[in-house]
Amino acid sequence: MERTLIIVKPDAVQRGLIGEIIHRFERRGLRIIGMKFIQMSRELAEKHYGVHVGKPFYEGLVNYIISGPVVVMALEGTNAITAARNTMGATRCSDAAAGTIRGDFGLEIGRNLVHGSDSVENGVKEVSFFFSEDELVAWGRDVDGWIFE
Ligand code: IDP
Ligand code: MG
Repeated sequence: MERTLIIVKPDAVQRGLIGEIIHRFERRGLRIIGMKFIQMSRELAEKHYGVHVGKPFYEGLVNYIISGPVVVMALEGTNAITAARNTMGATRCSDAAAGTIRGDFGLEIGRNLVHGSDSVENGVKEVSFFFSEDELVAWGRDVDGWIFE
């Protein structure tokens, strides 16, 4: 089982796309183990995006992610990292395939609606930035055997 941190970014929240975005991950078969609606602090945003410090878009990125409330979700599943990123689509929305979240709802890289962890290691790390262990729910679904082989 892999874990990924998904963020429904401020543009998606403002545009009323929370349900649409959660629906896509839910239908994919990923199991929700944590979810909350928060206003991210600058401190948490800088920690989350620490890998991008020094890049030209860093300041804008931090300001964007704290510009309004977000939904953060911890999802679990087999191949969760790759599956979630394929459901999101390419970072640059204009290059994202139709049928993906970014390809269906976005035009620009700096308003790309959704975050998803990019590796198994970062999935574990990012989930721990946003959720304490007691905020994560260990549970099984009756359908798990039809989704996880
Ligand atoms: P990812 O979100 O697809 O993993 P990353 O390369 O990790 O993409 O970049 C993190 C976020 O930084 C992107 O989702 C996007 O919001 C923003 N970003 C990346 N590159 C640019 C850029 O060139 N201009 C503006 N924003 C960017
Ligand atoms: Mg990334």
